[in-house]
Amino acid sequence: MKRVITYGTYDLLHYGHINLLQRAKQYGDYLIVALSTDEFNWKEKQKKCYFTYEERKRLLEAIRYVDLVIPEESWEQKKSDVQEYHIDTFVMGDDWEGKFDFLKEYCDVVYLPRTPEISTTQIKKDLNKG
Ligand code: C2G
Repeated sequence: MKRVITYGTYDLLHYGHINLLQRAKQYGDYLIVALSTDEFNWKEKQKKCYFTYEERKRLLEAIRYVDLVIPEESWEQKKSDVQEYHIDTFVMGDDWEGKFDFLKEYCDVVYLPRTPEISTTQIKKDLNKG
């Protein structure tokens, strides 16, 4: 069984996220999403999520490509996650290009093109315009 992992906030779930998850799943049979907790998002990314971790987890678990959702609580957990979950391929959008190449020692590392024209930040801006 080929196992894939990806990380993210996945707030205000949109088709850019779905495109990423769909393509990530094509690298294996089992896709794990390490979902940023509310604390991690605020402390490390200064992101205040609209949906709580539990709500975002529930949404991700409803997606056919996703097999397991685990918490992302620190920047440092990736290496141990890859080892603990016997990951074959680590996948991220290419806004992170090169940032996780240190994982190449443990698994394949793939950066996929982001879906253009859509982001949680843009959704919030558009909604604020009213
Ligand atoms: N994404 C994408 N296209 C978009 C928006 C997002 O492909 N238009 C991808 C991102 O590249 C990422 C995933 O969807 O791979 C989740 O995006 P975010 O929730 O914004 O993730 P981020 O806050 O970048 O967190 O340790 C890594 C971090 O947790 C990544």
